[in-house]
Amino acid sequence: MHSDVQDEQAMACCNKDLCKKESTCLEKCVYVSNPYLTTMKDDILYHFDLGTRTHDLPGMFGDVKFVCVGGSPWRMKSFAQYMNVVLGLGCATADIPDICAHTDRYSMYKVGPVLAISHGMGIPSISIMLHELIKLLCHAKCSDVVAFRIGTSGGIGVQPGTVVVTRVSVDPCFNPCLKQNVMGMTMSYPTALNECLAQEMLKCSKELNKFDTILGTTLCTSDFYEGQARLDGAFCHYTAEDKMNYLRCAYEAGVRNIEMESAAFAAMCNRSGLPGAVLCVTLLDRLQGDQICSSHEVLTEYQERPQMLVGRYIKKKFCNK
Ligand code: R2B
Ligand code: URA
Repeated sequence: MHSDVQDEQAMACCNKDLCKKESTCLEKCVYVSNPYLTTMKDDILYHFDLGTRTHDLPGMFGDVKFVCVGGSPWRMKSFAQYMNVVLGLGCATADIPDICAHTDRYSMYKVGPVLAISHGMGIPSISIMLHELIKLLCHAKCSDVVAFRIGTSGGIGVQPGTVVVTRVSVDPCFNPCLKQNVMGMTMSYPTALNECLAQEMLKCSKELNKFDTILGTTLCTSDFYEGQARLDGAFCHYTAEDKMNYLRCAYEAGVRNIEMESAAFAAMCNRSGLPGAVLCVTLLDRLQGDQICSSHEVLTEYQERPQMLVGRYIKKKFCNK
């Protein structure tokens, strides 16, 4: 059984650790809270098509220091290629293969100390990926790893193209927790993100000085249409006035963007002791409409913004080590 106390200790530890001076020599490992894992001869990471018996996980992944996850396989491939250039690693594109090519569930790319993985849409999809990722980092004996989720979102009261760095992810009732049903019992996990890392991301944006980046609360929903109070889904039982009232309440509660995975990401970073940040660009302002009308070129440029911030952070850490 999982222990809330241990999970909370890991979280407090992960939130403190990133604020400590660089001089600390203590390596921080990824925390897995499951006594059954040590009794298993082999651990098959089924959705990655990797395993402890079939693959040399410490050899393949032991040097990973930065993990970046995002919804689309295409975006994560392009992030890996971008990091190859930013860090001057000089890998040929053919040398950055999809490590999970034998499964079509997720895509995974590694360039130097950076691992980029796609997670699909919604909490169930990212949760499965994160269980296997956290075990992978543990089996590979990785230490001092920092995790990022980059993605898209709908803004509330912000200019489209703004990047929102999540301070805390909230559920549709604006509670800062992820509720998960396990064997009929409701478990609740805190969804605050690492404050120091969030501040560092804002600093990276100031240094880049190319687009607006703000710190805000992120609303995490389990649906894109009714779950986000849209009027353009196949079904809609509420009025335009109900929608606007809900979005205004969200704004009042500090919500600046809406997406679909941050709560699971934050909860699992906290449970595993991984310092994590969520950076999502806003594609539209939901106070102005529901449909995403910008051109393909504009949307592609917007989606490069979170990756530029993460790239800058990793470059600073990697080149100053
Ligand atoms: C943002 O965009 C996707 C929905 O279009 C979803 O994965 C999310 O969080
Ligand atoms: N992703 C979401 O989840 N919502 C939006 O409005 C846009 C992107």
